[in-house]
Amino acid sequence: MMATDLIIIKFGGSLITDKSKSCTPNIDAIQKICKLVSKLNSLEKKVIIVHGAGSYGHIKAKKWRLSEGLIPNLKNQLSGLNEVREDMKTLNDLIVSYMKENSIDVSTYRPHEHGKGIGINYKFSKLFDEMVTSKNTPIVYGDVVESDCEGNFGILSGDDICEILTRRYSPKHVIFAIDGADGILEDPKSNHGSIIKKYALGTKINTIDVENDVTGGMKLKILRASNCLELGSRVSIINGNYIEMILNSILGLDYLGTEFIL
Ligand code: IP8
Repeated sequence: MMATDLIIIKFGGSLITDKSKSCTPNIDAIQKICKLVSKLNSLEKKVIIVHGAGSYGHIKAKKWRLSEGLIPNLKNQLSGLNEVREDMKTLNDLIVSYMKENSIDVSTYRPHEHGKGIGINYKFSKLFDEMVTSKNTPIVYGDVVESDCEGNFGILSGDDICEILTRRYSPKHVIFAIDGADGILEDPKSNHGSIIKKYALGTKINTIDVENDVTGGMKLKILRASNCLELGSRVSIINGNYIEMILNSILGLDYLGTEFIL
């Protein structure tokens, strides 16, 4: 499916939540995101919203070792799994309620209810095709999903979702909206370091492991982003606190952020 003005934006969990405090949203960031989506809709862009888990997913997913699948002698692991799914639903419901307040009609796709397969092997159901062709804004998020082998499960990251959807719908632009940096940092150990404005595919860069992250942080993001570029979409990593930069990038104007290049 080819849609020239289809845009996928992944709002990172660190942006939309306070990653250090369990189940704590960042309302300010969520409100800004609503303003951005509203503006894009008024410009007749079709946006697919993908969001991460932040403190609604990673803390308990780590505690219950959910990325390792079923561990038979880990007591209460399945109730931990259900808690994470419920927490993700709570976070998504909150975002949806702010979207509605801003008159944005959204339709949610809950990965664990409609499809199967861990990480990049996740298979979306036909429901998502219907959501993409409808006039509503589709919203989907990182989740704990069943795997193809009965009774097992694992994590589907929002970054995986971006690559899977790019393969399926060939969006014009895929944007990873992050927190804490204006793009890929030249030196991630220095907080105020300069960013790489144009990241040429395959260039080796340093990344640091983030506490409480079960899906691989910046490393996974760069891998998924690189694959989206190879699939033919424009790709950017931008600080999600600066929605005007996201808008500029979509409009083809100068922006602060990292643009992926071949
Ligand atoms: O924050 C992770 O999604 P991400 C999903 O996009 C869970 O990596 C439930 C930890």
